[in-house]
Amino acid sequence: MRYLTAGESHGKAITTILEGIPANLEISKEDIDRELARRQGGYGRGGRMKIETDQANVLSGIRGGKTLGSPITLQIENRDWINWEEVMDPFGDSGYSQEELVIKKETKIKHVKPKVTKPRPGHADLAGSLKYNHEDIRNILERASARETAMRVAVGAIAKTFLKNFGIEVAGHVLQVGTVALDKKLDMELEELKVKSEGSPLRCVDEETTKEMIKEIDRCKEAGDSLGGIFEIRTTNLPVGLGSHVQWDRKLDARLTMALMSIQAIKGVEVGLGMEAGKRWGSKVHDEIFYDDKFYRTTNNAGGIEGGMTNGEPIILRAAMKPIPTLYQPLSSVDLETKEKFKASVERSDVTAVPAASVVGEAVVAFELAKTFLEKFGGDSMEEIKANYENYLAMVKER
Ligand code: EPS
Repeated sequence: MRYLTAGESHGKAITTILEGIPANLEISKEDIDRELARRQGGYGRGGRMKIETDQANVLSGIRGGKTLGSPITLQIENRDWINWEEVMDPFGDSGYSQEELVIKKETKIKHVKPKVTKPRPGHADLAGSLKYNHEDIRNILERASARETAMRVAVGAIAKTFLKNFGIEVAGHVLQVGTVALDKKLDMELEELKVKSEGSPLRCVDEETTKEMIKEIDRCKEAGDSLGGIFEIRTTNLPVGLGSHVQWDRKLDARLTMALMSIQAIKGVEVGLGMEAGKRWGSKVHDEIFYDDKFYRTTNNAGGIEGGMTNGEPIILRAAMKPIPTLYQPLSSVDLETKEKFKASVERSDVTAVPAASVVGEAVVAFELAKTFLEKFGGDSMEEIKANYENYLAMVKER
């Protein structure tokens, strides 16, 4: 299973080709669009989300509500594109320098497109412009934008639908926004976690903490600043033995952490106890093994993965998102063209996107799990995979 995304934030659309989804997976348009809507919500988002209502156009690979086994092409239109049509025109003029703009103004040429020459600290702007030898930073920021995550959520929606056929669920929730953290023990089943986080504008399972998070976001917005946070991804019903200990690039924890780390603005990822495991004595880290008709544990410090393989316990992953670097509060930077110092500022941004990032986190984890699942139980149709899966479950049960 593999996919690539293409598309710029203010271009016409974002596109993907997703290959490797088996035939006869039942899927509806709502299954995909519902996930897209979840990503667009969340307290602390900026003006752009009022413009976009993401929907996936299916251009290939699905017929009559079932996958064909052929590549699935998805496209999500950028509604904002109509406001950027000229700037983003593939065959129009590229951006003008300040000097050229003065000449254009004098000759009364309309619709001038200034180059973006002021790199914003924390963005891909400076490194990308130097690396790709672009004078207009727009050529970098358009693709570096987290708008691309819309497509990852659409792909994740298909992966989630696939996993559901085997009773496997993936759910995310927000643990922390800025300094406001959920300080209660999370003692609930995945279903309850899903319902509670879904009911919160911050995707936080606790009402009181949600209120505090909202206050923090309002304070931050007032000050023209931005906020990061931490979200957690949990799973249920995973079989033992996904991933492998035998090779570095088959270790499931490595693959899942890469998937999470690839989300824009993620700076840290933990599995189970994570960093805390480095501080404790071994006896306070490892999950003891018991047996009563089947193997089980009473703790899950490993976060469901041992030796790069699922151990049958729920997977627990956490990811830290840095504050969005597009600040209303200006930070020092240097103009690419003039080399003059300036204070970077913007007109439109989100204050925080941690709730949205938790939905993207679910999607990328679901994709990686579906991929690993197919590597183990692979077949070309859902029927074949189900037979393989049942056979394996029966084999494990006999042990
Ligand atoms: C983003 C900047 C903002 C966000 C955008 C990601 O967009 P704009 O520059 O158009 O205001 O709203 O997020 C999305 C468009 C999205 O769909 O999540 C950025 O620079 O990463």
